[in-house]
Amino acid sequence: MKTIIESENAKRIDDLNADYDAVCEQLDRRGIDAAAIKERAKTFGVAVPSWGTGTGGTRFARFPGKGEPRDIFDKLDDCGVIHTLTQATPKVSLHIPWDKADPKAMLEKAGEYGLGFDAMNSNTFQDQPDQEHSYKFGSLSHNDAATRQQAVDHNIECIEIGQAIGSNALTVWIGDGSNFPGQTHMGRQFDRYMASMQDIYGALPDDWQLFSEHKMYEPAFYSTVVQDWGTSLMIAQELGDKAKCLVDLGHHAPNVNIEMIVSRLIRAGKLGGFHFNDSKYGDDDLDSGTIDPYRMFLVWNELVDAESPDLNLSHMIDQSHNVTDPIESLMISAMEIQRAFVQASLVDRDVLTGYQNDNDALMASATLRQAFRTDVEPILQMARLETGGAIDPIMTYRQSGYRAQVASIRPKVSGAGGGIV
Ligand SMILES: [Mn+2]
Repeated sequence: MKTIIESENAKRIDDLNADYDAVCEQLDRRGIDAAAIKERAKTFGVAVPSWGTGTGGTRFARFPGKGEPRDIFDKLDDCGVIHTLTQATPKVSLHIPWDKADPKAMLEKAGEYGLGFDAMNSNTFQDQPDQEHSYKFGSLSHNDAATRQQAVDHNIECIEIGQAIGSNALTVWIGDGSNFPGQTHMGRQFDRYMASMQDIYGALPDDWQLFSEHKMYEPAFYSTVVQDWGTSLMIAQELGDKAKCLVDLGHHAPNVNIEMIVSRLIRAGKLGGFHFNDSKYGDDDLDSGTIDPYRMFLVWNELVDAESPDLNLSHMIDQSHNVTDPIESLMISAMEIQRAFVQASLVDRDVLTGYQNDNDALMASATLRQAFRTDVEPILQMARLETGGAIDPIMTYRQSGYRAQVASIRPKVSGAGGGIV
């Protein structure tokens, strides 16, 4: 891959130098040091979900692509390609039991690409072939104590696997809820959930964090146990300091002001991280920045505004790739997320505060849009070039023939863990 990167970069270096000089000059006139922004771009990192490297699907069908990863080691190879080309995805987030394997072997494989492990994800929203109790009617909030215990034990196992590979957070998302009014007692169901979460929290190492991820609906279509950020905040506050809320862009009703939720959770000291994707109708899990890039910019505007050494957030791409090569979708998404981060870094916060204090709504809004409209592509490309990545990751990847290579050695699979999320 290194040779291909070098030869592909050589084709583009002259254009990049010209474009980079132009953006430096433009930003200089605005009093912004482009080189400093480029160095900031290099600090960016978003985690890749291991399951995102497989083709996703809907409840209607899944159409697998060529060279689908067969196990976590194939997934780590794909994640290695994504990070090598983009230099923007230094960590991988695992899903257990889909990615269960020897921790030492996983560390070795990740080490080949300089990858680390981000938050662990438990799975109590589907039944595994060998499990005793079914999650059909819930997991951590189930009526039956033995089923709840099984779900608690699974989460604790996720923590143990995570400890062995250097992760330091557990994300808990459950599908528990109800499909019909009256099906469950919503209060008692939540009490059972909290008791289970307290057991998991009790098993959390001191330097770990526990993230609760809310989602408005699906698979439960009438009521959901952790349906919104208010419930998630209650959970994090009741559990303790190591518990935080995780916000997934797609897990809200259309038109909800997600950047304001981010701001509120930051103020409460309870934001744990963000899951990036894009959506038009619901939890569509589309590629980040493809539908509403301004919304993602506004989320980053809050995240950059709140930056401090104490705010250590865990960011992950959380998408489902149905009609594209997942590696290409993950690469372009990582770059779009990085773009919004860099654009949000261009906002002059003192100037913005001045307009806000003067009630100058027009200029306050224009200040944000000026940053959003700035074409930072040459800055992102130069940051990649200087860190050993590709100026154009997509075209370099296509030129490398990686997909055809892995397709020849990975037999077609249709099994679980391919990426229906
Ligand atoms: Mn998510």
